[in-house]
Order: sequence, then structure tokens, then C-alpha cells
Amino acid sequence: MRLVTKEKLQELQKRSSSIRNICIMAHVDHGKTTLADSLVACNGIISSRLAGKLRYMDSRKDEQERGITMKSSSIALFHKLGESNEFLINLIDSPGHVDFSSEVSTAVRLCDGAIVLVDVVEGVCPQTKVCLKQAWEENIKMVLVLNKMDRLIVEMKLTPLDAYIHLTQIMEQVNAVMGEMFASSVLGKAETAEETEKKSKSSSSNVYDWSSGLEDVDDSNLYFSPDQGNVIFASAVDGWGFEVKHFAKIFSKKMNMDESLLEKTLWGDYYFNSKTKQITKGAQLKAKKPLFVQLILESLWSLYDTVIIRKDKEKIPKIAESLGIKLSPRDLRHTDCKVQLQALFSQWLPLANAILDMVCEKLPSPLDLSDEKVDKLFCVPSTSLDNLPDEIKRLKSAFKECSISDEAPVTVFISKMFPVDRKNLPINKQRPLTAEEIAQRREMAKQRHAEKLLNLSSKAPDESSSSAGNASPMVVSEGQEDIKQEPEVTVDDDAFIAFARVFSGTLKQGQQLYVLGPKHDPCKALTKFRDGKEIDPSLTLKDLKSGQHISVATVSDVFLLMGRELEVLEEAPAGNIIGIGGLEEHVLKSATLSTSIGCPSFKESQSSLMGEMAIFRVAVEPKNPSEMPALVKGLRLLNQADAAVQVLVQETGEHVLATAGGVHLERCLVDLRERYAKIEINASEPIVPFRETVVHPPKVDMVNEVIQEHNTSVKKVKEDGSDDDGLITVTTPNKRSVLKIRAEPLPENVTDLLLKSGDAIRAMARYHDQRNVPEDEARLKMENLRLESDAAGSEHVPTSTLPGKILSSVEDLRMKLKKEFSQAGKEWEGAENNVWSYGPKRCGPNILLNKIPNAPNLNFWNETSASKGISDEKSEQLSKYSGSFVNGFQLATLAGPLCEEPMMGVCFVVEDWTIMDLVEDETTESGATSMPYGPLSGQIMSGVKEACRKAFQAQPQRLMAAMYSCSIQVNAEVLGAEPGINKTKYPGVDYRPRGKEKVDFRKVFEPLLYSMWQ
Ligand SMILES: Nc1nc2c(ncn2[C@@H]2O[C@H](COP(=O)(O)OP(=O)(O)OP(=O)(O)O)[C@@H](O)[C@H]2O)c(=O)[nH]1
Ligand SMILES: [Mg+2]
Repeated sequence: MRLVTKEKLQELQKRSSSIRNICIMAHVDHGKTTLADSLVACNGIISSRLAGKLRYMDSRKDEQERGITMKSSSIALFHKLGESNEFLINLIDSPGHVDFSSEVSTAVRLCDGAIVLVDVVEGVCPQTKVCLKQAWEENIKMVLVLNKMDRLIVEMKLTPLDAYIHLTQIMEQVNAVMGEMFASSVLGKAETAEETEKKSKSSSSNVYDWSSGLEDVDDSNLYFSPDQGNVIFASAVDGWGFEVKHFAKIFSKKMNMDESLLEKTLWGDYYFNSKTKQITKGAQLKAKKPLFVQLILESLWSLYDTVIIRKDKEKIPKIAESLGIKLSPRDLRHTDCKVQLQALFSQWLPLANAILDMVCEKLPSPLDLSDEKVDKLFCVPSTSLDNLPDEIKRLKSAFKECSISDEAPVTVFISKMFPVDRKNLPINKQRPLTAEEIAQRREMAKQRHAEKLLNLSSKAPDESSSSAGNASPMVVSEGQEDIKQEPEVTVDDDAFIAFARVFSGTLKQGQQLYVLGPKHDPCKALTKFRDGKEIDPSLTLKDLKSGQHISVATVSDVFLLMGRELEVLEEAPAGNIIGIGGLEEHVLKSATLSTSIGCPSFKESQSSLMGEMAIFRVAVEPKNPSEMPALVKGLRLLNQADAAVQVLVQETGEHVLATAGGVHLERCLVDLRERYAKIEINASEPIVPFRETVVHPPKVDMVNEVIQEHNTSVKKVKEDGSDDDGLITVTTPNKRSVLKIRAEPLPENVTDLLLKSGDAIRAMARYHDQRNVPEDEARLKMENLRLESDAAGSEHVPTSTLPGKILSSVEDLRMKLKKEFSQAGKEWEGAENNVWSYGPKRCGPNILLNKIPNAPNLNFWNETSASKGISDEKSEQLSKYSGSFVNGFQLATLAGPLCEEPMMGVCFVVEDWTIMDLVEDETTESGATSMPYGPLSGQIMSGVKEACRKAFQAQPQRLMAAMYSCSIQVNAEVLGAEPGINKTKYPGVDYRPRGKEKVDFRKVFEPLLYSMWQ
């Protein structure tokens, strides 16, 4: 039975300092859901006997069947620390499988703290690193749980001393990841600070500071260490866990020692010197057992040895007595030794207590939001922080203070939408009866029974039976005014509930709020709003036109998230993770809700960028073609419910489902069939995305002989307009414009850099697009954006009107590009200054390079401003048609000539472009022209596209396929016998011996095409 009432939780919801919003993160199968079971059981939501077996937080059927979590879900728990400190813990269990990383990011977004779990046998795995990184990037404080300690005893059969060494190694692995992230963030900050300093200071001082800044930064709270109280040793399946603090308390009494001294020395190279009766450092040097081994691990080992390995039932009562534990006769009699073990541990070292104590003590409350995190969440892309309007500043301070007063503006962030069967919504569910109602029903049943008996005695048997059959509804209808009739549930589809956190104010049922989309710009909206523009309350998501990012929604329900259940709340104060109903028409995947239109929309979480990672694609179609509308509706719902899904419609009309991987795809198909479309669906073989590229001409032929110069090409201009080294000349049909383009492979590092820097390029491109300001102002702004990186001594002072973040990331990109190009060889030196555009979609891994004589104004960094002194007629004319030129390049890179797939790693060098004098009527804006070829802009666009394609074809062309990379760890003994991997078939396999434990590490690279469905 549940030990805590909803009223108690509601009371705690109002005390922000007593709230902890946390998630459990780990690599797949490291025991997150098993651990969550113990925590759920301590609140009486499930029986403690079922903890670890039930996996309560895995509520989906397929999650239970496969034993793997696929969706993150939240539950509100109560915990009492000490005698009087009461806490509300909103716990989110997240999936560990790589396919569901987006679910982890949606969870992390809402939390202030995280429990990172590591399986002590498997150690730090790839997803562990990803989790640590995700939490780090979201400024989330972490505690560590070293789980599956029982495996060291039962499976690996390590001695306590070996286990201790093993544990120190794992701790080192985790701390190494932390250290790496810390160093790179400090160095990154130092680098930026140094750059600014260099620019602002005159070079009067000749002293160079060689220190990196790492030495001065406090990293004392960064690492995990048992003596800091942020590590727990546990076995979730056996239900135990402890901090060293727990044993310090026990042994301080037994050994008559200071508890704090023991807390510091129980972990580490300390031993007990029996002669001096003191704790001394240097256990390893003196070949002594460290205290951790002697006082803690040996007791655990002996307990497992007695109960599990030797199954010595006689000794169990004695052990229980020595530990001061009382076992029930039922437990003692039980034939399964695991039951006895769990019974012992549940009293000696209860896991839930250890974990929840640590969570309450070490993880921050919503009141402790760091400034860095507030700035990160509450960022206005178009304005620097100092320039924020007062209204936004007020919102920000309410946000930081986590203000719950009724006057405070309400700010809510929705990180995902999740489906709930309408039948399971609290309003459609049978409400548990109160004691009074039960008594009333009992009374009525008695009455019915008495009437029945009466009827039986007075009427004939055949009549009596029929009237008895009617008796029940009759009687019920008599007492109808007392009993609430359960609403009839006829709807069978899903309701979408928003998974959200209230950051300020108090969210109330029935409240009207602005729904702010990811592209909402508060400054612009505030100006518009002041001009008297109102938001039409009837608008929903599908009515919003491009450029509109705000709608008004009414919160129909507020829910307390209780794992599989939802409970209705009237209101939710700031600092709580809750569910919100009634927003499905207004929110697709994530959004920000606020009472103020000036609230910035929260930065898109990584999950929303997951689209780029959704590479596993299949085409879907209904088995019965007439059911197409159901499929389309199903796909729309699936898209809303899953942050990592992309639904595309190909030009051929095919519906393509893009997912993060095989397991994810299977789950999506099950959801489509059973939940959203409810029809039979055919899924195609996976569609592997290809990329088109060009390479350098080969230097040797197929028999490895050097290709002679005269063989490579015939020195003449070919039919397609290309000369011997691939320079393509295209003239527009009206013969007014001539352009010369050559395709070249980009250096590999540059391509990689562009792939990673998509955000910065996209932001800059968007900024270019959004500038609807008069030309002079634009010029001024662009002058400021001009990054004089190579002009030594030139000062670059960004004005406050410029988006600082965009500026710094673009600056950073330019510096990196410069470095990569200079390393790529002489021919690329300075190329970064001539970049005109990136493509496709203005942010891809292909470059349009401007080498047109006397036209330096056609530049990505400085798109519109004409450089001083060269604003002649020619360059002005080129600027006018620059947009068409770039669009032609975008089209060409979006679909290459090989198989209409996007290009990657191609540089189009524009060697020349001229526009001859125009006849007046050709240049009319409307495009109405007397010439037969249409407006010149269109001719240029198609001319560029054609030239790019031809230039591409003039080089050796290649098709690139995605590669699948996978790490496999196996014991050395099974290395030869492993059937799945064949070294000759997979030449990318890399064998690496790993230390003493004889575990080999393999990394497999193979084309994704082969890996799918295997
Ligand atoms: N021996 C041992 N097994 C454990 C322990 N904790 C969990 N397991 C087992 O590990 C397996 C995976 O446990 P889960 O709790 O589902 O792991 P998870 O981290 O939630 O997995 P995903 O959610 O799929 O990432 C189950 O078979 C558990 O019984 C433990 O402490 N000791
Ligand atoms: Mg799980």
C-alpha cells in the first residue's frame, strides 16, 4: 500500500528547497530500472519482495518483454532524512540504449541532479561517457552508484582485495572522463578570454603567461570519491547499498574512533596499525589490507559466502543477531537463499535509504540553479544578456528565484509529449472508493440480498429468476444520487500529455498561457505586442504560418507523474516535474509556456537536433492501400510522441520513417501498428543514406603503375564546356552572364569540421536571412561581424546589437577553418576568407569558394557589405544576383548527379563570373520581361546548378556509404571461438589487449548497409 498520500506530496511541492528533480542515467543494462524499483518500493508503491523483479518504471509491454527501457518516465517519491527533514523527489528513469539517447536528453533537461550508475564488472562503457557528458553540458550535478557489486563476489569470484583494486580502477575511469570534460571546458574558456584580452589590450607587455588556467580553477567538487560522500556501492538486484559514511558510524563506536576521521580514511590507501592502534597511510607499500577491505568488503564477502555460496542456513540466525537484525521465521524457512540474503540486507544496508539520503544531501534543489544554467536556458538569441528589456529581466529573476507566488510570471518548459491511453487518464478511471462509500455499498448489497430472498419466497421460481436478474440495476438506480456514476469511456485513442517542469510561478488548471515555439524571439514579440497586436486565441499549431511562433493554450489538466499512473492536481508550483494535459493541438515535441510573451523559448535540447542522427530509414506503407489516411495520421502522432523520429515524404510519395537505430525502429513500428495507425503496415528494407563526393584523380592505375601525365586527360575543351582540369564554363541562355566553376575535394578535416559546426553556420545563415534592416544599418552590423583574424593588430570590438553567441561561435569556426586549411597545403591557404556559402541547406559540408577577380564582397562572413574601395559597378551588379548564384549552388549540393543524394566534402571554386550590360526590360523586378528566357536571376540559378553538376562530373566521382561502428568486449578465452565476427570479412576489426584481466577490445567498422537487420 502506498505510504504517502497525494496531499502530503502536494504540500511538499510548495517547498522548493525540499524538492529534488533527478534522473538515473547509465549504459544499457547497468541496472537503472532495477534500482528505481527499490526506491519505488520504499514508498510502498510496489511490494519490496517484487523490487528488482517487477521493473515498475518499464510500463510498456515491449519494455517488459525485451527487458530494456525505451521511454523515460517520472515518479514522485517521498523521503525523510533524519527525524524531520521531508523531501519530494521527482525521479526519472531513463533508457540506456543508444537508440533512445533522445529520451535521456529530454529527461536531463528537466533535472537538477543525476544518479550515474556503473556496472562494476563492465566498467565505463560508451553510453556511460555519453551520460556523463550530457549531464555535464546541462550543468547537472551527479552522484555515482557502483552497481552489481554482487557480481564481483559470485560471478568473478574476486577476493576482497582484488575487488578493491578493481573498484579503484573503475573510479579512476569515471574520474578520467570528468577530468577530460573539465579540462576542455576550462581551456576553452581560457582560450576565449585570452583572445578577447589580446584584442582589447595593447601589446605593451612582453610577458607571456604560459599557464593554461587549469591550475587556478577549483576542481575539488568535480570528482567522485567515497570520502566526499558522492559514491555508493550497491547491488540493486539484492537491494543493498552503502556510503562509507554508514560504516564510519558503526566502526567509530566499535573502535572508539572519531567518525569524521573514519569517513576520510575508510576509502583509500589507509590501514589499521594494530600495534599503535592507529590508522596509518601506506597500506599498499606495507602490503597491508586497506581499511575498506578489512572493515567493509570482507564482511560482505563472508555474508555472501555463507548465504549464497555455501548455503549455510544454520549460520544465518547468528549473522542476523550479530548485525542486530531480526529475521521473520518465514524468511528463515524459505528455500531460496536469495530471499534470505535480501531479507538480511534490506535491514542492514537498505539501498533506497542510502540512495535517497545521498540524493537529498548532495544534489541541489530547484532553488540552487547555477547562473550558468539560467543563462543557458534563458538565452535570447538576438540580444546580448546586458541588453535584455526590463520585462525579460524580471522574468529571469523570477526564474532564478524559482518564485512560486501567485503574482510571479509562470514559465514552464515542455521537453516532450508522451501518449497516454485515454482510458487510463484519471478522469476516466474508476476512483478508489472511500470508506463511507464502501459501507454504503455494503448496505445496499445487503438490501438487495434481502429483497432477493423475499422475492424467492413470494414468487414462482421462473419469475423470481428473471426479476433477480433485474434487481441489481433497479437498486443501483434507486441509490443513484449517492453514488457517482463512472463516466463511460468510449474513446479509445491516446491523449498526449506534456512532460514538463514549472520553472517559475504556479501553474493552475484552466490557466491560459502563451505557447512559444523554438524560434520565438521575445524582443521582436514584445515590440509587436506593444504596437497593439494580439495573438488570436483560436490559433493552433497547424494554423501558424511561417514566422508565427506563438499561440495561446488553456491548460486543461495538471498531473502528478507517478510512473504508470497520473494523478490530478489543481496546481503545480515552480520547481516541480509534472504532466500537462490539453496541449496536443499546440505543442509538437517541445515548447515553452509562459504568461508573458517576453519569455524566451528555451534552447532546443540536443534531442531536437537528433533528426540529424536519424539515419536508419525505412519506407512504410499500409498493407491495404485504402488505409493510407490512417497511416498518415499514425505517422503524425508518432512524430509528436518521439523526439528522435523523423517522418518524411519522398518526392515519389513514399512515406519514410527515419529512426535512430534497429531497436528504435522496431518500437516505432509496433507503436504505429498497435497504437497510432492501428493498421497492418509493410516496412521496406532499410534505406541507407548515401552521400556524393569527388576525389583527387588517381596517381596509380589498377595494377599500381604510375599514370603518365599524357594519359590522364586530353588537352582540349570538351563538349560539356570543361577544359582539361575540370573548369566548367556556362553561359546563361540570354548570353548576358558567364560563369566558370571547378569542383575540388575538400580536405577531410575541413569536411569533418563543417559537419560538427552545423549549428554555428546555421545560426549565421539565419541571421543573414533575418536582417530586414535598411542597408546602411546592415552594413554597419556586418562590418562588426567582419572578423579580421589575419590582420594583425586590428581591433575587433563587437557592438552590443550583435548576437554575442553567434559572433563567438562564428569567430571560433573561422579560426578553426583557417587552421585546417593552412594544414591542408599551400593551395588551400587563406581559403577560409573566400567562403561564399555552405551547402546544402546553407549549412552543409560543401563550400562555394569565391575566386572571382575583384569581387571580394561576395563573402559568407561579410555577405553584403562592399569592401572599401571596390564598390565598383561590376561588384555591385554581382552582389545583386549573389542570392541567385548561392541558390543554384544549394540546389546542386542538395541532390548530386550520381543518384540525387546530397553532396559531401565538395568545394566549388568560382573562378570567374561576369554580367554584361543589361537591357533595361530584362532587369525588371517582377520578372516580366520581353525576353524569351525569363528573368536573369532564374537563368543564373539554373546556370550555376548546371555548372556545379558538370564540374562535379568532370572529377572522379564517388558514392559514400554510412559506416557502422561497434565496440565489442569479450573475454580472451572466447576470442577465437566467437562466431559472429570474422576477421577476413571485417578487416576493420581492431584487436587490443586490455590489461591483466585479459579482456580484448574490438572495434568493428562495416558499412551500415550490411549491418542492418543482421
Ligand atoms: N547481478 C546483478 N544483476 C543486476 C543488478 N542490477 C540489475 N541487474 C540485472 O541487470 C539487468 C538489467 O537491469 P535493468 O534494471 O533493466 O537495467 P537498465 O539499466 O534499466 O537497462 P536499460 O533501461 O535497458 O538501459 C537485469 O537482468 C537485472 O536483473 C545487480 O545489482 N546485480
Ligand atoms: Mg531500464
